[in-house]
Amino acid sequence: MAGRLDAAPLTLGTAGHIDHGKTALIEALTGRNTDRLAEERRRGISIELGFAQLPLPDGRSLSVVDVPGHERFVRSMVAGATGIDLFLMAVAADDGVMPQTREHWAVLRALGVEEGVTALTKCDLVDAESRRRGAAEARQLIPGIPLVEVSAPTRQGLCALLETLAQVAARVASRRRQRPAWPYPQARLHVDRVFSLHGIGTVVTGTLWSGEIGRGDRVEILPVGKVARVRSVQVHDRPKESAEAGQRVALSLAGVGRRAIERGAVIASQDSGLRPTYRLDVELRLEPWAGEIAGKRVHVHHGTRATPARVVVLDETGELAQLRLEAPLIGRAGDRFVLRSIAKPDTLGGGAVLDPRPRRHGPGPATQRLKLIRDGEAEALLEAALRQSEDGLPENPRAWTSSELLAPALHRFPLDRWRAAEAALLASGRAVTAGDRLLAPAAREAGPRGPSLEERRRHALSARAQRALQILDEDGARPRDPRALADSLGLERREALVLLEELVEASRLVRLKPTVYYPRGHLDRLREEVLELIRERASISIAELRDELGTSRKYAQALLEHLDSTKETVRRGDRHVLRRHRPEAVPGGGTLGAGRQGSGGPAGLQSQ
Ligand SMILES: Nc1nc2c(ncn2[C@@H]2O[C@H](COP(=O)(O)OP(=O)(O)OP(=O)(O)O)[C@@H](O)[C@H]2O)c(=O)[nH]1
Ligand SMILES: [Mg+2]
Repeated sequence: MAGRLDAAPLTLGTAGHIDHGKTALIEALTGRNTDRLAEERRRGISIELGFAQLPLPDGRSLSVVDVPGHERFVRSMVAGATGIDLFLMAVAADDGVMPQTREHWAVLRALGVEEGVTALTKCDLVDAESRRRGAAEARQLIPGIPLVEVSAPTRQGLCALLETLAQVAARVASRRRQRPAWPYPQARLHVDRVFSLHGIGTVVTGTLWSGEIGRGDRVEILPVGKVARVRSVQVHDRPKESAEAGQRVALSLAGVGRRAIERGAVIASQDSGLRPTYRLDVELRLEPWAGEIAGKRVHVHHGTRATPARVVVLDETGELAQLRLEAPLIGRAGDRFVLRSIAKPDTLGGGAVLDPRPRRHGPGPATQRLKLIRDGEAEALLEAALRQSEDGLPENPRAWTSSELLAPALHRFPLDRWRAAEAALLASGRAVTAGDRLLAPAAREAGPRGPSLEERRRHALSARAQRALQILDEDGARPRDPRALADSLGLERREALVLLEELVEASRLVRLKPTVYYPRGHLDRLREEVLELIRERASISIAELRDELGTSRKYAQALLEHLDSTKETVRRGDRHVLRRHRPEAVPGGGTLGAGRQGSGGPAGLQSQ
């Protein structure tokens, strides 16, 4: 029994207005006062997130995140609430529902955390009538959730509260087991605290959203793109060999200084494919008071990060939007986020990410594709993606796996759904197979069946070269330099350079500079994106492009110089503009949105 319970680590987050007794209740339940800072103790309010462990009567143990209730610290509250599975909403019996009771509830709903318990606190201070009123207000705001009357100093109701939490936790855990497996097994942790400990070094903490992190693993710190080694792992102050998804984790990291990481950073396994993004295509769920949001500047909170962004509404109902972010976020399709207004701080609602790395676009065909993603239309999405992939023909015959075609929407489709969709397309002749891959029928007719012998020879890459290509492909818009690639492959730099040149020779990579080699698919997409940006705003500087692409100056400069050299753009002072007579666009750019997640380069050519 205990083993099964342990199989689903759950995190409980507190919520509620300032002074409504969240911290006192957690202390009464766990024996741990989570207000650690001197300032918190002096002022009697929570400022930072607090952490504790709560054993339940059925043997399960919950990680607890205690959040501050002050209206100025809602940002911390969101960061704390972001990895939780169930909530404990405190409503003081002598005060009833107050502004941050409402706001925290809006945050929880935006994050999709709708299971929990309401604790009517401070019941020792009021008479039965006030308790009844307080409970009625709480039930009206958060209907259908168990409510328990408690008092921290007298310990009234604490046993009942523990029992109720155990029931809710069991329900959440069983629902999680029934959910289709999360299709992204790689480790991802959104950092909520960073500190350095004497003799240990840099320590980060957070909830592990997915995957596993173990001692000795090499991890990437995003958005800065630094690599570090995990020196030790702790789960609830106990050393472990590794930590698993859902657990609250502390990692000590070697090879990276305290200053290189801040709250909001993401620690990810090196093969995560996660990249910082300056745009998110999303599905919105707004509160009734949100008002008109099109064109507005808002705060987007995702994981433990937040950034201002502009909202570009994509459809008539206002449910689909592109968020143009002022600072990068690191997200996956399916992630939840919270939107808050900037002028008058309030939570407007939130939603879910549909495509974490979209092109810059407005309403139009790209919106159609988003609707298919949102509605989980695996078959239509596969077909549309295949049809688009025909654009690359015949120079670049492309074959795809369904998971590549569905990439941004993969979380919406349990394995059997997209297998069924694949089967339906094949049965009706709307797709044909090429090895274990799918091809649009037109691709077959238009070109030879798969690559020619000469092409095959060209593409018969060594295993090492394939691995190099895969690594660079996963790096996306910021391919690592030859030295880092050599490190990743355990080679000398000189050997890595030979491999890179081999890949350039095979047309799989393009050398922009001696330190910048791009997979062709990524370069084609970036090229389109850059040209579109210049078309939109007439000219662009290196710094602007860096910000738009969420990349560094090195890559922005290399891209613009490349486009200058291919005579598509020309430099005027520190800006780059389009040449008037551009050569025709090069086909085969991999316009397929589904390829954005890093399948661009090699995906099309693996039919050997
Ligand atoms: N009498 C009584 N006092 C309580 C109870 N719970 C909390 N308090 C008191 O109320 C004050 C605020 O309690 P906290 O637990 O710090 O409230 P909080 O919700 O954590 O506040 P923030 O974190 O700042 O939002 C403290 O002085 C507590 O001692 C209760 O059940 N009964
Ligand atoms: Mg508190």
